[in-house]
Amino acid sequence: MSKPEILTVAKLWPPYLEELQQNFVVHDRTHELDAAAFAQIAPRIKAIAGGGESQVTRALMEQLPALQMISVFGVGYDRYDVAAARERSIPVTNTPDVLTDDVADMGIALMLALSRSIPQADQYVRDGKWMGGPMPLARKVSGARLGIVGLGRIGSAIARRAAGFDMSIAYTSRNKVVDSPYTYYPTPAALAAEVDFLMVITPGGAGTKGLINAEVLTALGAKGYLINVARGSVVDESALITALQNNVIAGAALDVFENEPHVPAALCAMSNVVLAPHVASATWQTRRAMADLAFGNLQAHFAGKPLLTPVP
Ligand code: NAP
Ligand code: 8YV
Repeated sequence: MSKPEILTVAKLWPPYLEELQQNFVVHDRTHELDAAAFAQIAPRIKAIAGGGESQVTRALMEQLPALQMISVFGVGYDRYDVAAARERSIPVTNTPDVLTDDVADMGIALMLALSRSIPQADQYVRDGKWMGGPMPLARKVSGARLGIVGLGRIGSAIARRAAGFDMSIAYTSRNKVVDSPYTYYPTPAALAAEVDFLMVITPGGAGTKGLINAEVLTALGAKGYLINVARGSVVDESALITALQNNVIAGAALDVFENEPHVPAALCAMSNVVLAPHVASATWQTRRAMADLAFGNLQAHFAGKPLLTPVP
């Protein structure tokens, strides 16, 4: 039997791409790289494989009449037009749970790096400044107040870790979590006003666009820190830059940005900002588990078996 033809819509992790190439005829980003070749192969594409940040629009799907399923290498799928897929009964799968630990670890790591000035401390030693005296004092994390925007799988894992730092924990989400031991606030602004660290870990997309805006940052206040491991779109980036420039908040740690991989020069210039290139799930162990799950979903589909992790 001939191998199904699939289209990748991201520069995928090489071991995952190799596995796909062994089992499918892979057209690697042909829609972006070669319009003429894409026109030839489009009618034969049966599946799309992409990453969490990839974009799959209705217009792309309309060019793929034989499309049967979409497998996302990531838990977030906010740039996939799931409604358009659903209209054609095309299932979309993602990779929940397997990356939860890593993303929660990174959220805590960024919070510590920001508050304890770890990047600056490293630079201080390398630059030989230690000889001239001690670094400025930092901000204590243990026992501080943490606010989590989005108490889902990853938000809950962040809360469990923060409990180990004796932090008091509060959260906001659209729905109050039944039986949660943490204090609930109905809006991000109400939450921000009561915490020292505001950790953002919701999905991206239209429902959360600009959720963290100037009002929320003002509520967080001049001693408050923002950490974003969700999606760049959730934070109004220009409001954040203005807030940082005017000491409306104390600092920010960001793994995600509005226009990745482009990061505003204003953010790069500020010393009270810690930056990371969307690496919260980027460990060997987790990438392997994500690849197994993303591949497992494709395999299940083409074997006529139930999908492992279809999106709801
Ligand atoms: P999840 O279990 O679905 O949790 C999402 C949480 O966000 C839920 O508590 C949900 O609660 C809340 N939420 C949704 N819309 C909201 C809104 N408008 N206002 C406030 N809260 C809202 O998802 P997860 O597995 O924890 O993943 C969360 C997100 O993390 C992903 O979608 C992805 O964008 C991001 N992520 C980033 C990285 C990275 O590399 N930086 C890696 C993995 C994941 P309600 O429905 O009750 O509002
Ligand atoms: C990955 C992510 O960096 O899971 C997500 O939603 O954003 C990250 O885990 C991404 O999916 C890899 O493409």
